[in-house]
Amino acid sequence: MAGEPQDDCLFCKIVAGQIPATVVRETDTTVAFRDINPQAPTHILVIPKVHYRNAAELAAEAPQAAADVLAETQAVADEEKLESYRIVFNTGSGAGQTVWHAHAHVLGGRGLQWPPG
Ligand code: IU
Repeated sequence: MAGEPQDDCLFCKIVAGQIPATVVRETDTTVAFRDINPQAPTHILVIPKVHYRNAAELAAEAPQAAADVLAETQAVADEEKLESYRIVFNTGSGAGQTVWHAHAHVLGGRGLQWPPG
């Protein structure tokens, strides 16, 4: 059920501490950790502790958790001293989503092209 930990969800396992991750920040409702396949010098994922399959479902079903994720992207950018950065929510396989637990990518530390690929 949405909002409940999913046995087959890698990010739920990271939240539960069952899979290691390089955690940089944690709040009551969110965890931020370094992406294992970084696409920029800073590449950190911010996830809600609750399980929703994408950002749209999170915003609709748990708006406070969605707001918390967004606030944490800012906190991460501040901690990493990023002047310019990009926040990305890949939503759907056609947009490159591969992990079905809502997450924000915080990317920075290099010039970023627009439009993205
Ligand atoms: P996506 O937006 O669903 O494509 O992002 C998933 C990200 O999760 C992707 O950048 C992966 O490198 C990252 N990731 C990770 O950090 N740790 C893992 O164990 C796995 C994926 I699997």
